[in-house]
Formats: sequence, C-alpha cells, structure tokens
Amino acid sequence: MTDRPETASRALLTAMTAAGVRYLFANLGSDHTGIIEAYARAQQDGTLGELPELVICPHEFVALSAAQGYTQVTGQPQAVLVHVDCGTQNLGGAVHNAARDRVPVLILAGLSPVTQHGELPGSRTEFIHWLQDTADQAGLVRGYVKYAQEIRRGHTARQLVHRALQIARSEPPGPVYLAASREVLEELVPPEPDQSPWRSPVAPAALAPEVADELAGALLGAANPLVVTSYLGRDPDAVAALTDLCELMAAGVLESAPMRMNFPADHPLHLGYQWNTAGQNPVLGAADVVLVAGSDVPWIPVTNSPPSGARIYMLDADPVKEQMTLWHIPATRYARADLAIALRQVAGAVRRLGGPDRAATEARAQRLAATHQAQRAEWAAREQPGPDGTITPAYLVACVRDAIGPDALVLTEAVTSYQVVSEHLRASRPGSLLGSGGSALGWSGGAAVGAKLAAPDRTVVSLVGDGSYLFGVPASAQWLSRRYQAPSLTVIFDNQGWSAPVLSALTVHPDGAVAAMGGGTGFAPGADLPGVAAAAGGAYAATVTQAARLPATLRRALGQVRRGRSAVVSVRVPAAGPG
Ligand SMILES: Cc1ncc(C[n+]2csc(CCOP(=O)(O)OP(=O)(O)O)c2C)c(N)n1
Ligand SMILES: [Mg+2]
Repeated sequence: MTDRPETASRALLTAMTAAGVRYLFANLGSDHTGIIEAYARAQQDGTLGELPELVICPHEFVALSAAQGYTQVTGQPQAVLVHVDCGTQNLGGAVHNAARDRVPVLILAGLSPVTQHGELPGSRTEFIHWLQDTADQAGLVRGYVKYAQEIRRGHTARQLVHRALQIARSEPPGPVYLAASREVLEELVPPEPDQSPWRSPVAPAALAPEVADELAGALLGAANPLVVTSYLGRDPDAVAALTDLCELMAAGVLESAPMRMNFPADHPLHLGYQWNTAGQNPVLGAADVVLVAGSDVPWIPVTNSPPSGARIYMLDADPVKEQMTLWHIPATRYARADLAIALRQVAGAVRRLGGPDRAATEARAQRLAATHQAQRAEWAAREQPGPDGTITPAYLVACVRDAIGPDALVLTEAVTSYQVVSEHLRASRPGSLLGSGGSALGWSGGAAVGAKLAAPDRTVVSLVGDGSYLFGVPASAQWLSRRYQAPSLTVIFDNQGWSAPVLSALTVHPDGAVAAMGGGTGFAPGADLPGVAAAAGGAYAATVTQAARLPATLRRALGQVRRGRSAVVSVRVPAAGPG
C-alpha cells in the first residue's frame, strides 16, 4: 500500500495482483488511458512487478480463451481487459465457454466517457466516444456471468475487484464482469489496506451426514452401481476420492462428454465414454443405482438412459443447473457439495455401515474388468490406417498418443472425433486433458497459450477440427504463442469442412435431401491451415495425407515445440458424413 493517492487504474491493477491475478490478457482502446498510463508509470518507477503482467492479445476471444486455459490448469483466476461494447462483443462465445466450464475469470471493460465537455479528466475527446455509448453494455454478457457491475467511483475500485473475484471463485465458479468509464479509471483515490486476506472464496460445502448415509446405503444395496461424470476431474483431488470409492464398491465409471480426465482410462473400473451416442449405452442400461457426480449432460434421454427402475443420485456444486432453462434428470436426491469432500464422505459412510459384501464386490470387480478389457481390445483393433494409407481419426489419435507420451497436456476440440479422442488417448493422469467445457468452438487456440503459460514444463498438444482451428482466430493465437514464448503442438483433424452440422441434419432427416445430396458444409477449395500459423507466429507447418508419414512428421513437430517453436500439423482425415 502506498500512502499517496493513486489512480483508480493503478488501484484496480494492484488489487488484482493482491488477489492472485498473474496475467492481464488485454486488448486495448481509448477507454484504457488510465491503465496504459499506469503500466508506463510503473515501468518508469520500477514497480511493474506490482501489476499483473500485461499480455497483449490481438483478439478478445483469444484473450479470454487464454485466461480460461491458464485457470483450467492452475485453478487461479486471471483477468481480461476489453474495449467498451465492441471489445465485449468480441469476447463472443468465449464467455459462454468460461461460464459453462465454471472457470473463474475477471473481465474488465472500459465504458465510453460519461462527460462530454471536459468536465472531468478522461472526458470525451474522440468521435467514437459517442458511438460506443450504449444503454446496457453489461447486458451483452449478463446471461453468462455470476456478477456484472459498473465501478461507479474510483474509490470502490479495489473493493469491487476483490468482491468480483470472491464471487467468481466461490462454487460453482464462473466469469464476472466489471466496467468502468474513462473518468473513473483516471480518478485519484486514497490508499486502502490490502483486502485480499478477507476475500477468500466461500468454503467448500460438505454433504449433510444423513445424505452421505443415504448415498452410501443406496450404493451398498446396488447390484450394479455406476458413476457418471463429465467434469469431476477439474479438481484432481476429486479423481482420487472417486477412485477410492469405486474400488471400495466395485462401481464402474462412465464418462459422459468428458471435458477433463475424470477417472483413469487404464483403471479396470473405467467403462468407457459416451458423447452423442445414437443408441442405448449398455453400461448405463445395466445400472440399478447411478451416481451422477459432476455432469451437465449425463446422458441424452431420447436415445440413452438408465433403466426406468434405476435410482439416480445427483451430486454436484450445481445440482439443478440453475443457468439452464430446461434441464431435468429424475433423481431420488439432488445434493449440492464439493465433489472431493462428498465422495470421501460417502466412502466413509460405506465403511462405517460395515462395507460392501466381499464376495459380491469381488465378483463384480472381475465382471467389470472383463467389460473394460473387451472395450479396450475393440478400440485397439481400430487403430489402423484406412485403405490406401488414408489416416483414420483412431489411427491419428493413437499416433499422437504414442508420440507425446503420458505427461503431455492435451486440449481436445476435435468435434466429430471427440469420442475417438476419448477412446484412443487413454488419458489416465489427473489434469492431463482439457476441453472447453462449452460449445463455442475456437477455444483451443487461445487456451493452448494460457495452458503453456501455466505449465511451462509440459508439452501442450491441441487436437482440433479444421473448422474449430479457424474459429480460434489462428493468426491471433499463433502470434500470441510466439510473442509470449508459449509454444504448443496443434494437430488439425482436417476433414475439409464442418461434419457436425451435416451429421445433426442426418439425425433429424435420415432420409431427407441431405442424405442424398450432401450438406454443403465443405471447405473447398481448401486453405493452407498450418501456413496461417507459420505466417503469423513463425510456426513449424506441415500437412500429412498418408498414414506412413504421420509418425515421423509428429516427431519432427514435437522436436520443434521442445526447441520453443509452435508447430501446426494438418492431418487429412476422411469426412465424417456426406458433405
Ligand atoms: C462459435 C461456434 N459457431 C458455430 C458452431 C456450430 N458448429 C458446431 S460443430 C461445427 C463444425 C465444426 O467443424 P470442425 O471443427 O471442422 O469439426 P467437424 O465437425 O468437421 O468434426 C459448427 C460450425 C459452434 N459450435 N460454435
Ligand atoms: Mg472439420
């Protein structure tokens, strides 16, 4: 704390640092004069270390995706600075991803100056200040943030940073949005003591003891208990708690649309993955007690659900999905708790109640291990090139897996190959797999940069559809990767267009015109996708069309990444449907 007044801009920035924000992913504008001056002055004074490190992002979607990637790895919220209404709009789907992924992040936007005749420092001086004056700027993101607030006076700037981050970090976490006019950012404010010690997130919640007993009793009475999860692994501690409970009970685990490594793929109780399955999943169909632990979409009821007599228990930080207008699973009990704590409580209650029947549990463990083995054998058999050396997605994922080794950090955004990635990557280490958590494609471009900044010693690898690569503003993301020395390997599943919308149309119109004619979602005449990365970020660029050349190309690309240069390898795979 200084004893002299400082600008609200500097106060905001030092409050961020005090709250643990390391990076400010920023896209600047005329609203940020106070912030730009604060950084310049700090450089002059030798106090830059008191402010978050400024990461200049040429696109806001990439900035927020980078902040998300960093926090997905570390759990530490970061900040994003954007320009008034238009910068907020450019955040676009990245706000959706951060919200759906429950990632805490502080978004700070400027507001057009609120005076027009020079009444206050920061008053309007440019034509755009009238054009950017909009009635409800925060309304652009209100549906996705936990807290949206204007900083009305510089005097509350620090308090609102801490309050916003406290709300962002409390379960279920999510993005928060602050906005401040140029006059407020220029205001001089008196010093205040550091508030960070009194602004911890709400303490994690445990289950009421009777609810823990109820869940334990249900599992003890089950012939076929099953856990379904999608994002429990965002807390690695919860993976250990789940593993202990499942081993105790011989309960299988099914991952539904997983955006994290939730349960080790190589564990004999791992019973596979489901994404947009077209039919009934036999594992889910055989369960009599289902514990849903950390999932937004545990199954898609029109095609796939537990048997009607099964008892379902919903355990989550967000058990009734308050941000979704239409959501229901027919659960016997919905319980809100921290997943690691709750799973340990349930395991404790199981043991206290005498534990499961030894012989029955042992028999079930053997039966489930056989199912596990059979699945893996089936998947392994698919890891072959197609006819004439074409590269199938399963072969591609197997080659990547073998090239990168188990310590790599993999980002998946391979869309119609999501299931293939799940099945062939064999992710078995907590924290080794990330997805966007949402559906706004393009996340991996920026997220790879954020993930590498968070884990400089790890090899970061993105598996991404060609459409998703382009959604990620690759020129911006690759420039960022070089500028901030955050190299990664990007492997593009180049099926020459968007397969997913065509497959959706075929699901609804199996005998319609699309089935006969194709969908018109191809990318002909094509583009040099890795070339974009080479031009903008100096990346190593390669395109592979023949299976025989794939392993060596991946090795070369990884060698480049290890030497500090990003690599983008476009791999030609067959289109997933008529297109
Ligand atoms: C920002 C955004 N725009 C549009 C969509 C709709 N959408 C879903 S999948 C998809 C195609 C993705 O293409 P690609 O990454 O090549 O994957 P593929 O379908 O070919 O496997 C599109 C456009 C979306 N999810 N997000
Ligand atoms: Mg594609």
